[in-house]
Amino acid sequence: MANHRFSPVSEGKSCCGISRRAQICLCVFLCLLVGVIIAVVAGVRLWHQPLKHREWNGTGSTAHFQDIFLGRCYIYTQLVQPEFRDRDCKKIEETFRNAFIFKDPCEVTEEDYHPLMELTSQTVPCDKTVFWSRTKELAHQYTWVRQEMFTLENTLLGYVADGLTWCGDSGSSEINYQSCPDWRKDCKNNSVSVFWKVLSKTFAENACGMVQVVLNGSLSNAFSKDSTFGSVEVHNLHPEKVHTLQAWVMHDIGKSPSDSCSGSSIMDLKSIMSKRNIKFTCQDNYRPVKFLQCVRNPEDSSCSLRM
Ligand SMILES: *[C@@H]1O[C@H](CO)[C@@H](O)[C@H](O)[C@H]1NC(C)=O
Ligand SMILES: *[C@@H]1O[C@H](CO)[C@@H](O)[C@H](O)[C@H]1NC(C)=O
Ligand SMILES: CC(=O)N[C@H]1CO[C@H](CO)[C@@H](O)[C@@H]1O
Repeated sequence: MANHRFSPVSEGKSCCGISRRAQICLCVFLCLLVGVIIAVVAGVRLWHQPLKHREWNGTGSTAHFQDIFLGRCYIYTQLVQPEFRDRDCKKIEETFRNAFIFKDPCEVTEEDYHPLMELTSQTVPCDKTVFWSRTKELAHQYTWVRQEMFTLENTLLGYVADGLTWCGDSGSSEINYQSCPDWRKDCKNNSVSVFWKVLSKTFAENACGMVQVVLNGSLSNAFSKDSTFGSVEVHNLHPEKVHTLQAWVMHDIGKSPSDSCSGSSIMDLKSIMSKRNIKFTCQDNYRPVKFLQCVRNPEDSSCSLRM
């Protein structure tokens, strides 16, 4: 029995000539090594897996959001308005991103965008501001021809963000490309709508002289208190700077007009302006804008030269 205990085999002399203690050490070492490798591989895998973002009912951030933002910023500052060529687009993009990343996109506040507004301040010359409400394309065609005039989308930030969607996620530095809050279904104050609200507000506050608005007379209410123009811009014009608001109510060619300068929605606008101490004038189918509509509809009887 005793012999057996101290037999060479149980003493641990293995075939390879290593002691039992060394065998145990080697075994523990190998186990640890395998464990570490597994942990590292799993960690790397997790790191590379896209984070699961919260799901919203709206479409996700525009693909290539950052590239589009940067590209448009360079186009604007180098080509569209070269007097801005010294602006730092990388810094602007970073400041923009910092306004909404790491945040629940339904909890973004106006203050979040203030650093961006300060960084990109831009003055539009007096008499050159053009607002629009449900006439976006036509208003842009007008300022495209009249290059000295500015809609919101002719300013740097408006130009850069036009038509894009973006949102972040609380607890993640990533942009959420899967889904973003829907204005109706999820929340009214989301990363995109708050941005446009702040930007529209700033644009209106900076306006001076005579300002214009292009309104849609093919809708039952050419002026709507719920629009950005009716809920934000109108209330942020400064009467000490803006002496007159001029409205152009445009009718779609080929449709029967639904509203006009004598309609009740324009009367509402007129009364808001009079309370705000800003003169109001209105013109149906303002000719320079009508000409643009006629470029598309040259055969229409309302486009004859005697129009
Ligand atoms: C007026 O609104 C209608 C309906 O949304 C739209 O189809 C039309 O293009 C708008 N007109 C202008 C001049 O933008
Ligand atoms: C959105 O934010 C504004 C403040 O900017 C607040 O007055 C309003 O109640 C908010 N709306 C909703 C639906 O949370
Ligand atoms: C109004 C609406 O469609 N809400 C839906 C938004 O998405 C969540 C899930 O992602 C649904 O549970 C809601 O019904």
